[in-house]
Formats: sequence, C-alpha cells, structure tokens
Amino acid sequence: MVHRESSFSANQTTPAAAKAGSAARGSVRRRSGFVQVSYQTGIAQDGVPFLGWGTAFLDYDNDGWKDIMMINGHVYPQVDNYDWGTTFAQRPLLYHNLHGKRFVLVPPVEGTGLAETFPGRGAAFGDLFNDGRIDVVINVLDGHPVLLRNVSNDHHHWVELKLIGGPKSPRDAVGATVYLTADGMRQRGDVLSGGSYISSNDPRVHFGLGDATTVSSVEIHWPSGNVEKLRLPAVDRIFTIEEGKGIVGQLCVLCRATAAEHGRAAKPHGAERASRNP
Ligand SMILES: [Ca+2]
Repeated sequence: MVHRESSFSANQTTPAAAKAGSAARGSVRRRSGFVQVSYQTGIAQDGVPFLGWGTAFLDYDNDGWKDIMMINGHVYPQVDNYDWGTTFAQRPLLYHNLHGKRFVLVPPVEGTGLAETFPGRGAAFGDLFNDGRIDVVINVLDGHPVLLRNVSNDHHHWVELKLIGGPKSPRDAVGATVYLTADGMRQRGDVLSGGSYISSNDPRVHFGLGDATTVSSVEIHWPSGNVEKLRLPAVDRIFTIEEGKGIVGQLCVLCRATAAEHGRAAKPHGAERASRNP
C-alpha cells in the first residue's frame, strides 16, 4: 500500500478531548495519539446507510494522493422488506482525496460501476491490465465475482514496482518499503501480503505521479535490512527490481499501444521489454 506522508495530521485535538484526556492523565495536556476527524475530512456522513467490507487506500486517478474505496452490502437480505433507509445490495463508495485536506464522494453516475449494487464482501485491488490504473475484483455474496475496471480519463503519470527479494529477504519482498520522490513530493509504498476482508491486493507498489514526467529518486528498504537507491529511466511503466541487481525488467503497455498507433514496432529497450512475471 502507498500513502503520502503526513497526509493527515494526528496531533490535533479538540478542547473537549483535551479536557477528557487531561482528567484521565492528571493535569498534563498532551497533544498526541488519535483524534476523530471522520466528519471533518468528509468520509462519515455519506457512508451512514452503508455496511462496508472491502476497503482500500488507492490512488485511482494517479494524482499522487491516496483515495478511498469501500465495497458494501448489508448482512441481512430481510432489510429489503422494511423502510429502514438501507438495502441488502449496496453500491461501492469512492472518495477522492483533495490534496490531503478533505475527501469528496465521487458521484455514482448511471451506467458506471459506481452505480451498480450488489451484496459486496471482499475486495482485491490491483492493476489487472498493467495500464497503471488500479482495478478492483469484488467477492459478492451468493453471486458471481464483479470486476470494476478503472477507466479514469486523467492524463496523470505513474510507475509500479515489482520487487524481488535477494537471498536474505523473502522472494516476494513482503515487508519492503519504498520511498519515491517526484516533482518534489515524497511518497511511501509498502509490499504487503494482506488486504482488507478476506482479500489480498496486488503486491506491486503503485505510485501516482500527477504531472511529473520524471522520478527523482527511489529508495528501497529491503526486509534483509539492505537499503538501495536507484533512478528510474522513465515513467508510465512497470519496473521489476531485484535486490542487489537493480532494474531487471520493465513492461510498458502504453508504449506498445503508442507504437501500434504509429505503425512501427516497439523498441526493445525503453519502449518495451517484458519483465519476468510482471
Ligand atoms: Ca488520487
């Protein structure tokens, strides 16, 4: 999972919370820990009628800011027999991150996947088509799986990193952390083995780059403890990086499409060179 560092402050507090905390700890007023900001950040009110299962932070529009998607469905089919303001089948919720200050609900436009309703449960997020856009596969209760393909029409750039651990790290690199800097913005991504409810996500680390066309630096902290710094020669592609060996492969689906449009073959290096198990 990737998140932009310091997207949300955890060191703020309200007078009431400060008073309660002070009473609990004597006379010391501390400004640390957690504070409830769900309503202030815009993720609470719209979700009240929904019962959520699969969730993820994902940068669906590659602007460099992690958005939130929630897959929903009620526990009891009988809710459809009552006027309780909720239903058994429910639509997904997608919240757009406004530069770390607030989330806004993406409208469920008719004809899009955001308007579809189903009793959703688990959700696995990943770039299924290797095009830099995070899609989601949903496990539906008593129904066939649902695939929501990301068709965002933004023109933002991105990179994805498939990490392969060396002899002293797990081969799948679970536990590795990546720090990427582009256009003066530093992001962090982690290789994780798990996701949310009964699901695992794409282990490749995904970074939305916004309008940046170059990556200044990549710093990988491998599970072995090794730290490697390297530069990426391009964006809008998937790089395979092996511990101690650097970039060992890359995949560029968009390059292939562009080359086909121009009626010429893709170049072997830079344009397209399939990685091992991209
Ligand atoms: Ca975003």
